[in-house]
Amino acid sequence: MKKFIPLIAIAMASLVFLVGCAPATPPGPAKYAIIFKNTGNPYGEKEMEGFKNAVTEFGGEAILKAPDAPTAEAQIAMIEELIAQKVAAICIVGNDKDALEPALKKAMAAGIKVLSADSGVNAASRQVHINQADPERIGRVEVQAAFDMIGGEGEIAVLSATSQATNQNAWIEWMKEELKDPKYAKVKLVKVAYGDDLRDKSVSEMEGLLKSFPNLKCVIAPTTVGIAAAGKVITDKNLKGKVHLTGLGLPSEMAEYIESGVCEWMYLWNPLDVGYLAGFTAQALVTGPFTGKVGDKVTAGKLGEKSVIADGDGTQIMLGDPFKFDATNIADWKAVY
Ligand code: RAM
Repeated sequence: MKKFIPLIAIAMASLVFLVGCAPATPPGPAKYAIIFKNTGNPYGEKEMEGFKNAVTEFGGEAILKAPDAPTAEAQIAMIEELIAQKVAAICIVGNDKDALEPALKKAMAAGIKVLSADSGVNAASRQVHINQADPERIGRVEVQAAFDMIGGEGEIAVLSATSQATNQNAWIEWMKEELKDPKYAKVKLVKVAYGDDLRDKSVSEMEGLLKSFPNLKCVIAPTTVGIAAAGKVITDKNLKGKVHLTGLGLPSEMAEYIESGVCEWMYLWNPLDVGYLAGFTAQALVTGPFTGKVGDKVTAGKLGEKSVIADGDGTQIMLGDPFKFDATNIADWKAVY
């Protein structure tokens, strides 16, 4: 009997040790959350769907969230909820570059893996960013499109999302860089307007641009919500051919305007793939040894292997190149996303 006592003691001590060290994760499959900018955006729904597809594929539980309004405050409240829920990872599509930092740092301190996708947050607020395409290419290509549409001369305006949106702001900076080329001497950027990725506000901002700048020749809308709203306004006001339109659009929302010629061409990437890549990257962060440092690789299901590269002070994974949609291919894509 005597020799069993130490064994029991060891077993009990091990149990105490194991319980003490057990990660504070709830039972069941690990929870992977994505927070998009706001509700009511079909692009965002596709991005979240892609994220969910990845999480379902590797056997996790997906949590899809988006606030009603595209604000940092609303996203902070959601991050707090997810910390309390002890999720394994949070993927944030940021409404602000810096404002989410304390909340996201709190999540990381609680052992939650944090990444951003689509609209990034600053490098201190996340471990890696999933970038849809090179911001420089996106910005420059849209200005080049406007230039070609207006014959190299005239007033142009930008109809963006919110004034704080990291992704749109980065693209607009590159648009301004492109406009410094002497070839644009006769092109004037008259205004950057903000429709906040809300349909009605984007419509009224577009109407405001037309009113304030009667000689406006082209609107660049680097947001799927903005470009669809602008397409509607140009159509309703019978301005096709007088005011051109390009930017970043969702084929399913823009097909009618591309087919009618209101928007001759536009660009985008596959939002399903952005979310899907983010899902697999979140899993890699959770299971390790991937930490999101330069050179790390993630095997992202059907997308194959993707590598982490530098991104200023932080790191990123690049999905690919922006894709051009026009009358020749829009029919193939409008049912996909
Ligand atoms: C809107 C959102 C999103 C952006 C696209 C192009 O749907 O602002 O973040 O990537 O447009």
